[in-house]
Amino acid sequence: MGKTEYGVATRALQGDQCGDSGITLEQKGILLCAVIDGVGHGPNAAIAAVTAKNYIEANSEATLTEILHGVHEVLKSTQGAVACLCRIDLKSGQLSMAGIGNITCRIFRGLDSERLLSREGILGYMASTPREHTRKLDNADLLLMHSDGVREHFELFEYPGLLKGNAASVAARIVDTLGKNNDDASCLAVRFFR
Ligand SMILES: [Mn+2]
Repeated sequence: MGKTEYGVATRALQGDQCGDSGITLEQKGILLCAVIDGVGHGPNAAIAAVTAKNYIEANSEATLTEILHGVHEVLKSTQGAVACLCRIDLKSGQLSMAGIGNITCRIFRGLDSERLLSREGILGYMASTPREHTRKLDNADLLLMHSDGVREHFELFEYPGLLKGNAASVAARIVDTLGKNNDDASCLAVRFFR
């Protein structure tokens, strides 16, 4: 088993109630990760994000599609959220990903990057059928997931060192450097080592 590392950073727009939330749950050699963005920001967004987080943690062994369907049901009493899930087999590097709504998910390999697309919708309101993507991670690949409170379009040459260092510091730096000043912000980073 490699020494895969991971970390999450969140930053509330105002006060201490953040409508964004992240999950990193490692069990039996499997890492389940999620980034959740409650619609809007503030206390009601935080309620939606926490409701989704609790559901995901309690159903962590279901398929990603099943989890997203379940989150959609439990969020119907809230103002809704978008969420992206990834599951990584820490031994083989096998990755599966599925999301609903605008959470960005990218895999960086050296100077290349690939974006894995979520389907449209808002969980708890109107969600399309999730689609699962699968990839095989290579040694030192970096997986990034972030909410729309983080600037999506950036060129790595503009930010030397942005993706350097351990995964937790990368997540924190991205929220600091690319976080917008009109929304909650969150970033989850995983660096895979075999
Ligand atoms: Mn947002």
